[in-house]
Amino acid sequence: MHVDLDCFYASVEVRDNPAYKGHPVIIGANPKQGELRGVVLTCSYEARDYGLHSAMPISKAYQLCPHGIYVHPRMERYVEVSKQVMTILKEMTPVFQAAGIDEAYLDVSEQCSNLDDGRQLADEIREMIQQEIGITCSVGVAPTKTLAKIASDVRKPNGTTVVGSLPGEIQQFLAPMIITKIPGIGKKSRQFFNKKGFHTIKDFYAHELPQLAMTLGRRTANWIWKVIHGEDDRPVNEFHKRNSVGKERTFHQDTVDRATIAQSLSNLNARIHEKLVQGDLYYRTVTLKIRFYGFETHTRSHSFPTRTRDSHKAMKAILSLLEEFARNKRKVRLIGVRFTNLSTGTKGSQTKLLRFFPELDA
Ligand code: TTP
Ligand code: MG
Repeated sequence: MHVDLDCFYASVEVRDNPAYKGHPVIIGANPKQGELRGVVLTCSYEARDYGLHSAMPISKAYQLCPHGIYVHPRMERYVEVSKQVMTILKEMTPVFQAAGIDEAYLDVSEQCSNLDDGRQLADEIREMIQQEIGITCSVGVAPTKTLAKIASDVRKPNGTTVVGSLPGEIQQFLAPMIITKIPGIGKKSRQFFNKKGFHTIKDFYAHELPQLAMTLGRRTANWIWKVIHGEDDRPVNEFHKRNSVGKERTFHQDTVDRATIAQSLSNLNARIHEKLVQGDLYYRTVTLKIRFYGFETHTRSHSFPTRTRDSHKAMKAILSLLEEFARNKRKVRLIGVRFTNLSTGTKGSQTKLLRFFPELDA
């Protein structure tokens, strides 16, 4: 997943100043105070209807939209809100990578087994950020980071876009787009590609890799080829070393029924233990995650004195962690179980971890 906040600086200003809502809001210099130099940092979607966009000279913006609300940037505030958003996103998955002040990648393959799950989680994330922070974001769900980033831009503002992983689906999604939609092809390199006859991504699909390499050079051709065929395999958070195994589930309907919750935890526990046995992994710590109606999320951990892989022992620990929430009568929306402080049975250590969970490691 790629999550990108909508017109970020402007959204923060609108949230902090409700009177701005529904108006064109422009972040940058204030031409109404005679400041005619500088550029638009960003602007609200209402301002975009007048043709305004990031990097436009403020003088031109003022001509197009003289009645707009012009606001000086407050960077510290944006950094603060960005941190709050990232804290929420990090809770969704341990494989997380902030990619700038208003965007992040999340590897959610552990919690989502298919695209429907992915869409549901993406919609939940949008709702959660809107409720907790008061601004909107857009989410792309796709088989690679680059495709997810392209996808998050398609239904802005406040939209989810899902791209399937079959070659035909990727091609259908990308082919009509102009080439600058590929992150890395900007205004300057666009001219280079245009001269060689590439305007839309469809033009790239018209060539086999060797042909592309002859026209564009081997490195550029390889890169473009990987992007358009969904083969860009950069992991989310290159520096993440996997040291946990977990699963989560969201209830179709929020529930207070302890038996349902316990049964669900038991299923998760059993499924994770299958994985642990397959990978010959032991753990020392088990963590229960629980989210109540309204996104209030808690985690509780228990560490064993020595490493173990005993699912009964784990289940007992999970249930006693669950007990700590017995007095909370709110409906439960999501539960998760995670094992950390992993080690392998044989002396092989990290190499084995990588072999069993290659999809998540750098
Ligand atoms: P973006 O995510 O590129 O833009 P955005 O969030 O304003 O709008 P969108 O809904 O299209 O995502 O950039 C994030 C923030 O970075 C943006 O709010 C302001 C800042 N920024 C600049 O200061 N100068 C720029 O040229 C751009 C593009 C962004
Ligand atoms: Mg943005």
